[in-house]
Amino acid sequence: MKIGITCYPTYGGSGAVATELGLELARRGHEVHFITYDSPFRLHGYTERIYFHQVETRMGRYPLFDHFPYTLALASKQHEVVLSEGLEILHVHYAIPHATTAYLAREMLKGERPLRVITTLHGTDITLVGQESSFYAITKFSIEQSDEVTAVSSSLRDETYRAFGCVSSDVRVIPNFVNLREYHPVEPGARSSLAPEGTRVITHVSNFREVKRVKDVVRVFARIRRAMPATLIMVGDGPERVDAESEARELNVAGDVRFLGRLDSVASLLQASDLFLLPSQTESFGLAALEAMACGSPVVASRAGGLPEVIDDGVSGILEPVGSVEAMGRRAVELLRDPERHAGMCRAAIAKAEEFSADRIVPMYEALYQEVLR
Ligand code: GMT
Repeated sequence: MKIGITCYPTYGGSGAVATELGLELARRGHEVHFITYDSPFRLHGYTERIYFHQVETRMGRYPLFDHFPYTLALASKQHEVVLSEGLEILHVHYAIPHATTAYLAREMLKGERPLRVITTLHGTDITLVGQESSFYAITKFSIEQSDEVTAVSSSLRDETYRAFGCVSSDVRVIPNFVNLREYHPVEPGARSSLAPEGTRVITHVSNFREVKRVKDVVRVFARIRRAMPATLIMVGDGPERVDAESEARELNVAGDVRFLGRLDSVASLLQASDLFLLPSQTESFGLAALEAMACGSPVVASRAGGLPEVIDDGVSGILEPVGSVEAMGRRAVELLRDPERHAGMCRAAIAKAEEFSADRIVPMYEALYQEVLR
């Protein structure tokens, strides 16, 4: 099949999932064309059957535009690439504005070439941004106009129906997946030397947005640190980083917290991790948690959104209500003090992650493509 994929190319779960999907599809013999404003961050070098088409984000001085109309440029590029490359499917990730531009591209192609539009809902496009008054009506309309709609968890599907109605759409759940060739556990001896022997390695990876509650990450860590030698590795960047840094200073743990900034590849860090923290306000799925689990790290997370679909409390990780830093910290310490239970939870996390392997999930997308083309 010839498939166009539009996503945000920047650091973030939806771009990561879209890119991993494109790579898996290409590996399975499909031709994949990424249409976005920059090369997606998980796309490295040349891959057979993968193409990238760049969308303009600015133009020569034109006094009328204070803001470049990216949405129109994207719709035009999608239309152009569908025609020039003979695409059959446009699979867009994150509804805003991608479902809308795909709708426009399909309208522009009417009578010229059939195009099927699939929208995958990822999270804040439904739970936060899409519900803002400026975007609500267009988000609902664009979802309803898609030929097929998928959501990355049952929780997100239910929230789509609750918040938007969308009764004419059959929102299917196709969960996120993990590439087990890259994210896998290593022998304890092969772990990178992130911290001295006997020091626990705790990790967090995110875009440091408000919804991630990164100050809670530091607060939970401070409770662990009080109980044992530990180091916190913070990967990513975003608006809340400064607050997280000052929280670490206030709680007197700054010397044990390392902010590494954005990294393209985190598997080796996750493989060295004893525990991963994700105390988000909401999380439609929690791809970062899944990748940590695949590397053998149990996750301490909020019992929110789709996280309970990924983590079984007390078995493959720990779930506590949003903001319960005391309980998260206490249970993390109990777990880390009990090597046998910790090892069991690591094994359970790996087994759970295998349920979400690319080999199991990507065929669901292929089946959907075949169905929509029928
Ligand atoms: O909403 C964000 O924080 C970013 C967003 C994205 O689109 O990059 O992440 C969402 O999509 C991921 C991939 O499907 C999910 O794993 C995340 O849970 C989800 N984030 C939230 O729901 C907060």
